[in-house]
Amino acid sequence: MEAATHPIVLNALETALGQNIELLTNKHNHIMVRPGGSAPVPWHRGEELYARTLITVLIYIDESTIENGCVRVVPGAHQISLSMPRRPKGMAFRENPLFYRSVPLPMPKGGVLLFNDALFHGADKNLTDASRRSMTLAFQGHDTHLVRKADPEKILVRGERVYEGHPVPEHLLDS
Ligand SMILES: O=C(O)CCC(=O)C(=O)O
Repeated sequence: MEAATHPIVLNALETALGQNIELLTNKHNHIMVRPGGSAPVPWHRGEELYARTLITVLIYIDESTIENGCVRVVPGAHQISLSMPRRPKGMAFRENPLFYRSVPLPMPKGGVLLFNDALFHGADKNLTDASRRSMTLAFQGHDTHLVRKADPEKILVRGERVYEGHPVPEHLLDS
């Protein structure tokens, strides 16, 4: 939680999600270990274009380089519908047309990378002998919820749950 609520992370998230931010416990929420020599992470987009904005945050425990298979993203892909499934299958990482549209994102140890999860992304083969570790977290803005109630799978990490869309306002229930 210390990493997930660090001001560097929350301040950056605020620019994309607004002031009321929730951490998702049922999406990502893991440590990723890419052992030396491990295969690529195939191309995927975590969310559909029409889904509520979900921001993936990667916090790097080790340096991430071209050689050890850093993440690559396809710029603008969170806004454009590419005619392929969310998780294209049956094509090697570097043979997929997405590879030629992508940019590598090397990161220093301790660096924090945020991206819209509707972006197509993947990671190349780790060509080194050493493991690469990172922490993967997912965040959404609370204001996009349909109801005001707290969701046990989401932890409010900044702001408040302000949306007043519930059909019976709470102050009427109290009287
Ligand atoms: O960190 C990586 O190597 C891949 C991360 C990824 O694909 C994801 O978070 O969905």
